[in-house]
Amino acid sequence: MKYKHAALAAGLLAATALSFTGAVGAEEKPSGHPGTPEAEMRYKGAPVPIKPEEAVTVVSPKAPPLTETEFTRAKQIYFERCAGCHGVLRKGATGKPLTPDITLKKGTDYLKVFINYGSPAGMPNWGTSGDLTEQDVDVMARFLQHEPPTPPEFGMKQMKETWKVLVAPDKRPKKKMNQINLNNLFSVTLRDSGEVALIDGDTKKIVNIVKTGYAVHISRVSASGRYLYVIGRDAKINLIDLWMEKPDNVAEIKVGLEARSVETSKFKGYEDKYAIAGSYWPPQYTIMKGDTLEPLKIVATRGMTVDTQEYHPEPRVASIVASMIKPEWVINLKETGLIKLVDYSDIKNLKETTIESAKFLHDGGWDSTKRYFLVAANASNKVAVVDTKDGKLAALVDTKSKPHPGRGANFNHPKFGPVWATSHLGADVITLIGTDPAKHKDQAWKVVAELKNHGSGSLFVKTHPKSKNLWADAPLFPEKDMAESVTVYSIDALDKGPEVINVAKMADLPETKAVKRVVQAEYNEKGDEVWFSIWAGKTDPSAIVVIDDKTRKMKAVIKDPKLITPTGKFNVYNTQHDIY
Ligand code: DHE
Repeated sequence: MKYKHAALAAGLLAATALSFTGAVGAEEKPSGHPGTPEAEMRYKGAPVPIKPEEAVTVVSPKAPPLTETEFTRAKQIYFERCAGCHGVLRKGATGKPLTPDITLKKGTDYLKVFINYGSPAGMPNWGTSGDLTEQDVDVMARFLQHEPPTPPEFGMKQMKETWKVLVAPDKRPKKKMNQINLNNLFSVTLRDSGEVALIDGDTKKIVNIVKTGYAVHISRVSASGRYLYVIGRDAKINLIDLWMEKPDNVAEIKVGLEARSVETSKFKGYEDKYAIAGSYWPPQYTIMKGDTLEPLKIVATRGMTVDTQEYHPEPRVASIVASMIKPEWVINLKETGLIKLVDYSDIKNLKETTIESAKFLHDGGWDSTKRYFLVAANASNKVAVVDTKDGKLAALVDTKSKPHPGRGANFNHPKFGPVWATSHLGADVITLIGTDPAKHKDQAWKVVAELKNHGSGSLFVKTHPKSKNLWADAPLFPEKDMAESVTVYSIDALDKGPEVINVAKMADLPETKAVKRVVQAEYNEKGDEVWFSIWAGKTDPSAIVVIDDKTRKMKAVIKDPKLITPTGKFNVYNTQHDIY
């Protein structure tokens, strides 16, 4: 392995951070913000799909003036480049708050320097990097001293206007009309084309490419396995009926202006009955009819933060999971650090249990018993554990910098019993947390081991109950060879150390300037193949590499000009049953 040391890696981050516009780009250039790799900044600060004209401008008398054209330009820059970290309302998220009570005191000259040169805390050097012109920097410095423009709310009326049932439930097939082994179908996010590719896991052939929302994000599967829900960053949800001869859209809706999460009702008796989506803007979640996406109820998430108990106007809804032991969803609110257990057995008299955890909740998954949900509070360097049976916080576990599990990975540790794993954005380790308070009490909710990952900048870990391997990626590591590689451990011989495999090379794609970031392991239904995406630039050829899990050798490479920026992959059976 090339980098044995976190310190070495950190030095490297400072020296050779990457720059990419939009999704992933290519050229290496010096980082203007030592300590935070630029790839990670771009990852966190992806454009917010709110149009400048949608946000109402508020002119503050004490702030330096801007013309109408300058305001429009500033709003556009802000939503494209700043809102991902500082929040739409500039109240602060992973980036610092930028409200006029703070910015007016700093003044135009100070703000210009800050925007120009960035900061070691992670603010990009927008000016000196050439991303913003001198004029743009000046406009932004003045703009930030005015009240933040507010995008519109998005209530029932707006949702209904976007809601379309393309094929009514009574016009849909009464039984499966195709020959596809649906359990082994994969829904693959084609991030930059706003589509998903449905790929037959047995034949490795594309079954259909379905148009979805902008910068499409994740797919989830209904309890029966029939319906696939896909959400775009523009908060558009597509409902795909997998029973059709050629699986395709049967309904769509927009639940806001920006969103990341969608889930379905999985408890016995409620299979396929409801869908739920969480929005970043407006901060709310929406409960819909499972088979039509008809919006039924919208619940705002605005409220007080867990630590200082201050009002936050924009707590974004991060991950949502459905319990299998109760008619309940676990909903994670990023900026307030609150976890809501929402009982959907009576949505007219909705019961919410509010659990205090830690700020910046993001992604997470179940333990192997599916009683405990583990969620990363990433910028707080913690993992929160919710006991969904008792409806309580079981623990807050301290971890290394910025845990990022995806849904995590569950396996039986030879020494410590059942553990759940997460890798990290900010550290080159894979953290193992004990998850069995009944038989391994001393280890439960403790970090029992930290395995070396080949880099920081990791987003996802994965294993499968039938596999003996634990895989971790590092797509945001600022060194090409590492971003294109994965780490794999033998679960039964963790002490032996990992194998580091360059997966991008297996794809045998033409050399381009773009780094071929290897992202997100996903198993097939049987658990004997693991699939990785090659995430390069929008115009670069791409692929999905299928590895034989036992031999760790390349088994197939799926290439097609239509596979544009593949990222997340969701195997129907594993997603339906929360197997990871
Ligand atoms: Fe994701 C899951 C938010 C950027 C690929 N991402 C999630 C979840 C959230 C989230 C809240 C959990 C959903 C759930 O379980 O209900 N993601 C965000 C962001 O806010 C962020 C940081 C920046 C942004 O502006 O969107 C972001 N995410 C990315 C990417 O750039 C990734 C790597 C590539 C892409 O396709 O956009 C990406 N996110 C994913 C994937 C999952 C995900 C593949 C699901 C993992 C899983 O195994 O379930």
